Amino acid sequence: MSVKTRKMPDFDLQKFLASRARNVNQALDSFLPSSQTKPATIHRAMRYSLFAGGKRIRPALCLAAAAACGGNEADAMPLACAVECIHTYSLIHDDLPAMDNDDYRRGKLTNHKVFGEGIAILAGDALLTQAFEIAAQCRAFPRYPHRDIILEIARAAGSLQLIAGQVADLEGEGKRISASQLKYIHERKTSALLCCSVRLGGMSANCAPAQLRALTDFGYHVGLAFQIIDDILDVTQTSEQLGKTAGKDTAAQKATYPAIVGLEKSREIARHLTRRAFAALKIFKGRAAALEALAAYLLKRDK
Ligand code: GRG
Repeated sequence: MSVKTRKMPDFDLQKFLASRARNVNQALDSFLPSSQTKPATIHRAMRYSLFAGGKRIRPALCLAAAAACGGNEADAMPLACAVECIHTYSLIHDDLPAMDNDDYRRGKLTNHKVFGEGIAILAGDALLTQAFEIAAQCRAFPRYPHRDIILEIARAAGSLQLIAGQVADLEGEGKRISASQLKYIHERKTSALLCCSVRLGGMSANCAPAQLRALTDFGYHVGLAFQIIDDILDVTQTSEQLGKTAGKDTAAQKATYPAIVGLEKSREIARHLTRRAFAALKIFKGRAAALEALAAYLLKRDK
């Protein structure tokens, strides 16, 4: 069945996203030092980007994966917060002049524009470290001890995944790269953290190995589709709509799916990847309505 004609279960995704974003914001607020805690500048800078209005997709995926595995969202919450801290750190660093050099993110001035480059680098570093501090506070899951949880996050954020993607992205600027090199970048720069988010949700629910494999398959495909849609939005939406500078990829001569295969083929690939993600959810026998709705939304999103 095509993604367009697929009948979605009766699931109120907007309500789910809004309520989970509220819960995640509350939890993040309680995990982070207050903005008055000395040295106040760094805590203000961390909070500035963390609470700048991100969509909280990765935490939502983490919590939805926990629910699909019959778990309790409260057990997944520290892990949902940890991935959001890592995601926000990566955006702060990505926006720096030495990287993508952007002035706007999440509809606001970027961290370095407000706090200066030095503090922005440190705010990113502190959020990365904060992620591990938060994750280490999760309760012990019988099948997945703290060691597994920390390894999971470290691997997704490390030099073989998130950082590797960013390195290849930087080195690919202005060069002709192939579709398979572009897939390498997307797998690491974007898919790795989305995949890690759903895997952590499953682990917090003490999921069975087959469920973890299904979540990995789901997260991988949703992650690739997510980045293709991001590339499409970069050329089809305005900066106001995106909350960040539109058209940056073309200006920086970045390789993207629309640049390599065109817009329509890119949309087709994103739909195909989303179908693969849906297929991975079969094992959950109807208990993955939130994950399914999230994958459908990520394909159709306009910001
Ligand atoms: C270590 C110096 C140093 C830098 C690391 C790894 C890295 C910098 C950057 C990669 C981050 C990046 C821009 C990945 C692309 C993923 C992506 C499309 C992010 C946007 O995600 P959304 O749409 O954003 O979920 P919001 O703002 O809603 O959270």
